[in-house]
Amino acid sequence: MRFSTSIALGLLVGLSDALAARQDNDAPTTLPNGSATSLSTIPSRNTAVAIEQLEQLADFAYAEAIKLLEEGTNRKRRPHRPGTCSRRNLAIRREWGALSNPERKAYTDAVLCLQEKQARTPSYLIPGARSRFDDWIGTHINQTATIHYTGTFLAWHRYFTWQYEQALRNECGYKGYQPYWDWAKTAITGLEKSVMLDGSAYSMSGNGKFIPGKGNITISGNGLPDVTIPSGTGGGCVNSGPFKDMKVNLGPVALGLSNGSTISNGDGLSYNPRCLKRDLTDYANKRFANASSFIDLLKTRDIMDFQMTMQGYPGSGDIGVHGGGHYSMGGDPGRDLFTSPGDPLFYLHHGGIDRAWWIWQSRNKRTSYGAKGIAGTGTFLNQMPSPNTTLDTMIDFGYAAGPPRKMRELMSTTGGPFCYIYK
Ligand SMILES: [Cu+2]
Repeated sequence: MRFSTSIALGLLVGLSDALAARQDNDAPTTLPNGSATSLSTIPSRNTAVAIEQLEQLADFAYAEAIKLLEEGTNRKRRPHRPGTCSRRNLAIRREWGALSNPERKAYTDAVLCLQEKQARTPSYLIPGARSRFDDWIGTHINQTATIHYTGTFLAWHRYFTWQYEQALRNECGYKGYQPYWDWAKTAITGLEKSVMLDGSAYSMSGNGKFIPGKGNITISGNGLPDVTIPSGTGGGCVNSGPFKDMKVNLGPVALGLSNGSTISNGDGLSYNPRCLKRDLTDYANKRFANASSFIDLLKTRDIMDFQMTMQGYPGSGDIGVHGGGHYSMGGDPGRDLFTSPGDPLFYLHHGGIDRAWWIWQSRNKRTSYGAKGIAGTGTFLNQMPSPNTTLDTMIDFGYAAGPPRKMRELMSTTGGPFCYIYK
């Protein structure tokens, strides 16, 4: 999620570096299917064209991944070895709408199961953690300032989402894989009408109860132009679907309110049970995470531009597809950068974020899996200066999940510990 007021006020100092990193990427780009069309000459404001381009790029990434796996197997002339990725053990993550009703229910059942299991984090570290689900939230809260607008952002959230998927499978008997949110789809259908958020028994639950008279949501900091988005069509407790009785135990740390301020409950690590609130906001989805913004993101040429476009260049008025997705959920903890994994929809959103990176990597494969595929330091916009993130930088989730891994192990979804792609 894009930072909200308090973190922005505290951290948005050295913006010039980040803004200077923006590059003009209007050079023609040949579509990966070999067609002569170039992305930049097709008006990507045309939704139908943008959707078609997205499909082409996703198909290309899929075909590339399969090709690489087959080449790898042939070159080594040996059958599949356990623990290495091949077509036989390759997992396919799918969009929520592509799952059957029983598959959707199996997923939400597993999430509810995780919320029933005992936390592993000792209470002296995260006193408010009551469940395995909370282990992930607490880890995200503790590391927020070192995993957003950093060199680790993409890989950290890739590994985080994968570990969560593994917990659903290994600890709660889930047989499927992590589904993802395709923002381009909900930008067309509207959030409440999407199968993901329609509130049915086979959804990720729906909107919060309607609270009238809410003002706009202002995302601001350090005298930069504010980003103002209208509040959504809910605002209260989620009262339908699988998560209608769910309790959010941790946070808030920096929950954005409609008057531009934020509220916190100290460091957010103490026990603070409350209902899950959502304020579904089509505006945020349609404005920042539509098919055209997705295509514009995939057109970026280097990793710095990609990750800054994804999270929004501070001061640009844009919060990127990452912020767009988070602010589409709204509510509590949806509008709290720190506690955002407290809404189970977080993991579908970050499935979408990871898929975007995966597609982008497939188009830039000579550079995107190595050192040139990393940009940034270990701190939020490097405002507290820190060393550059490298392939040897460690990612560590503490008690939530392990082992700690080096960045180099997390760069490919079909290398290191991973063996999955997206359909
Ligand atoms: Cu995050």
